[in-house]
Amino acid sequence: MIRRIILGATAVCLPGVALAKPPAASGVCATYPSAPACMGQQPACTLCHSAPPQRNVFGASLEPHLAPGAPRPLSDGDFAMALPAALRAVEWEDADGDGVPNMEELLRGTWPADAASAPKAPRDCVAGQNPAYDVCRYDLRFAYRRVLLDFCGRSPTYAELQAFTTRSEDSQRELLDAELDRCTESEFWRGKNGQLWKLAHPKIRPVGSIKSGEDAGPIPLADYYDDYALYAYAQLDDHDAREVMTARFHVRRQTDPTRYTATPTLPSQFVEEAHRAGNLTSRWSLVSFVMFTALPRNAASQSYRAYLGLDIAMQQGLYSVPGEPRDYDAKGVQAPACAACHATLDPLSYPFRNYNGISGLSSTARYVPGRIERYFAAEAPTITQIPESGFLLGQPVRDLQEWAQVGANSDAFAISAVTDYWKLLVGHAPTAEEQPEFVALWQRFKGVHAYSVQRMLHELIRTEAYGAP
Ligand SMILES: [Ca+2]
Ligand SMILES: [Ca+2]
Repeated sequence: MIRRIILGATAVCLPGVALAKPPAASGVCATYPSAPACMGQQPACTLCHSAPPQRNVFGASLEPHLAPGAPRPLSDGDFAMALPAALRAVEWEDADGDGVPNMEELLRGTWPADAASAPKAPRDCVAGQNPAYDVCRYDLRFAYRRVLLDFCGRSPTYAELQAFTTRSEDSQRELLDAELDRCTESEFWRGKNGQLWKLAHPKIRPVGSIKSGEDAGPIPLADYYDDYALYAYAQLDDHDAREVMTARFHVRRQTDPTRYTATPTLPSQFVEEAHRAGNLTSRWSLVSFVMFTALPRNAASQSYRAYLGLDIAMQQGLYSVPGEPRDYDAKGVQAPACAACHATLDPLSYPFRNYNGISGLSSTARYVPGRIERYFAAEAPTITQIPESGFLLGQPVRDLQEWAQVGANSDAFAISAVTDYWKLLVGHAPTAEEQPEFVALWQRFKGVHAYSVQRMLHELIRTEAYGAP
């Protein structure tokens, strides 16, 4: 019974690779391959469910069309076979009553079960309506203003704008690129508490009261400025952005002007090189996310959210592993309401098993072979059986280094990294209308840009989304 509930609850979320069970998400994507939700990702459970197994209005409208008359629950195979026809059967219906048919919502990247989410009408504009800017399409003068504001933190002066206007179009484009390069050298962009640091805040989640080093708090446990330094280093100077997850080095920050340089060791960091995985294994991450826990689920879910943009609590990125959760630490995660997430979360957490937080002073923030055996053996009968291997995005991983590699090479990483900049610079997450430009951008970030944020930014400032007023 529990197994059936688990399968039912996660049916919409399971990808093909890891499972014997045919995936509902891939059924959606086979039917609508150009849907934005399928571009390098899988539709979230919330496409069809409010909280699994409860269906939302769109999921409910599909249910009667799924192999009508067949006994329930449907087998995995029957479900997969029936899904495309059921999707087709309701594609002209309007489940959420927002006036837009389900199919159009899927293809334009809005939610068919949420009336507040609907495609916007094409921009209504008439050339020449606004004398200051070209409102209908990319406007170089507008983009120039924006680049100076976003990357240098100031508006162009009147004289600068006048001078800009007298240049040829080609020369205006050249100046945009030159200003982008100049401004990303600025303290506003790369310095302490600058734009890059702001992007890092939700990843690092600083807590001043337990900060050590510069600006130390009353209970100094770890210096998260090291984490900001590695993050910023990975974003700058054509470095590989994936190093925020995979670096085996640390980064030293020099000030006035701010410079970040790689270094093999730092006195504030304890994990030895062979066991490092960028900011995942920083002293701060281990102290604040692992803390006293045996199985560091919080460290795993925080890393998943911060660097792959997948929030398990929001039912994102669920790749249930068969036979999981095993509940080694006897936390009751096999209960139906928990198992739907923990079949992903627990195997995601196993590779953190030897990374110690603050259990045992002498091994604070270190990699400790046999850590569970040493500190937590009495917590549950099978707790020492927690393996160091686990699963990420449906793929088996040997240890945290492989976890970080698989994660950093995934589409999810590129999408998440480019989304950060899109939100910062365009001002919001990519809308349905912006999807084609956005998808092209993250795919090029993975490909021709070779994970250089600098190269990606030069293209981002050329998008309509950025440069059309
Ligand atoms: Ca609708
Ligand atoms: Ca809608």
